[in-house]
Amino acid sequence: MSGTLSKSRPPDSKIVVLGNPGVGKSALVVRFLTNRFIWEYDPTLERSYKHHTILDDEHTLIEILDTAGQEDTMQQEGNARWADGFVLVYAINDRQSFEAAGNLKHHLDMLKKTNVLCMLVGNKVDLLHERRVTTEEGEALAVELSCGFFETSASDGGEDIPEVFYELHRDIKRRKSIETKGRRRSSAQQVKHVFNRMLNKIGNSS
Ligand SMILES: Nc1nc2c(ncn2[C@@H]2O[C@H](COP(=O)(O)OP(=O)(O)O)[C@@H](O)[C@H]2O)c(=O)[nH]1
Ligand SMILES: [Mg+2]
Repeated sequence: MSGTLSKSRPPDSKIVVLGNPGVGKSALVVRFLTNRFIWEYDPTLERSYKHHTILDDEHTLIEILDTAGQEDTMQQEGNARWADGFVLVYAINDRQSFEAAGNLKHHLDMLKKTNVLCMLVGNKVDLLHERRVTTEEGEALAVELSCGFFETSASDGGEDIPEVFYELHRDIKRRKSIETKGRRRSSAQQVKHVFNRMLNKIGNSS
């Protein structure tokens, strides 16, 4: 097992939860952290949580920011820059929230100048009789956005909810490790370059 237990160390992954008001972002986060469902959660509150767990045999610290949708543009951009990955939530009984989730992803890609890591989550599947977005539509949008996809219910069990966060965390870890390798390679190339120049100089002066 690697890593440390301390919550004061930098998190291994930073996740921002986004989506229209009322889709169940706070309910999802609280369900993930406590396995409880809270019917009413202050909708104006933006809160961050640190979640420590052992995942794939490693001490893992995930920081989660539950947004409230009241942030101004500066704050939104700051949150997006801070994040390593995003959980984009809509409610399956709210068509508008589904469209908003798609738009959000495009906006984030533009802002971060990359294809951001994300999970698309259709919440409130317990409200089947009110469904306005089919599972197939959710899956198709996730493919288009290159996101993972889950349908969840924060109120009924929520068994899949940990996987939303853990899968995203694994994606983030994979991407970070590729980026680190890239950086290491480029610094090794720099050393080689400097070394070659020194050798050339020595060669020229003799
Ligand atoms: N039926 C049902 N209601 C939910 C679910 N998740 C959240 N809610 C309700 O939807 C409302 C908004 O939830 P909240 O977590 O505050 O949404 P947020 O504004 O996106 O953070 C609350 O009344 C919740 O009780 C769910 O999975 N199923
Ligand atoms: Mg909320």
